[in-house]
Amino acid sequence: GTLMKGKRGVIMGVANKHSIAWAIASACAAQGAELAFTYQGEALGKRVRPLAESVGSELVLSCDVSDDDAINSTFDEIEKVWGKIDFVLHAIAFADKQYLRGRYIDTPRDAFLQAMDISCYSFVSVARRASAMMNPGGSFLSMTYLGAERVMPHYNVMGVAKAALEASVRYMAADLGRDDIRVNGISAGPIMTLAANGISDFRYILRWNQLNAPMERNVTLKDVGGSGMYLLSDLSSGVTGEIHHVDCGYHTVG
Ligand code: 0WD
Repeated sequence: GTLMKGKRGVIMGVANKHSIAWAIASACAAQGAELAFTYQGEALGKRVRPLAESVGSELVLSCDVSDDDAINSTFDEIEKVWGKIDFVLHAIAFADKQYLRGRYIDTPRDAFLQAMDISCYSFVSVARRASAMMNPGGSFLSMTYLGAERVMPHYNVMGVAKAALEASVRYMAADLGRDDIRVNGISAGPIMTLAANGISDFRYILRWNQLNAPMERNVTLKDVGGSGMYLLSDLSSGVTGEIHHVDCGYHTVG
């Protein structure tokens, strides 16, 4: 396909080939987009580099999004090479595994702030820096989960961080709309990834969703890849401030 030909985008949050970020990146590359990748730490860099090369990407940069200086210097480097960009995917979240179980009320302040910092504020910081080098028609996308809207077992502090992320999507859509830049989120159904492994009973959640979703199955990386490509491309040119559920309909039941 050629739906994203001539577009340049930054993909943040690939950990390995099972990452949601990789699924969306592949879908964009298949439509002709040119991609840059950022990763956290050299251990992940070793996994990301071959994936990036497989879609012809030469811009592969380390960026810990808990650090504004790292965010700014990463986008400075991309600006030096590309000048302008057209889209950014933020597929990053973190909470101490220890608090993705038990009672939410027991979350200590530092774990709460870290989850908020990496899972919500980093998108704000990225969008501020990246929007300054974004072409009109540009698009930002982040990833969220139903635990933002409803109590889901064990999601706890991450649910609260995702609620803040979803509100941020709406406020940033309002901020950037006049520049013809859109901001959206995908609320994905459960997928077994590295990050999902940290949530206790995740296999049970997968099974529950499969049994109860209208489509009687779980979403695949391909499902999320296609919807992500749509929101990052001009196909969704009139869509902003939206949280789009890609969950085989699970959010409509129960
Ligand atoms: O079921 C799922 N897997 C769902 C995931 C359902 C709905 C939403 N999501 C969200 C996640 O909350 C996250 O926002 O999708 C996004 C991507 O998550 P993923 O694809 O499930 O997980 P993974 O492949 O692990 O990628 C997330 C990556 C991190 O991997 P690990 O597992 O090492 O934490 O986020 C990155 C890191 O690569 N990351 C960071 N990147 C830069 N700076 C940082 C950081 N400080 N912290 C985490």
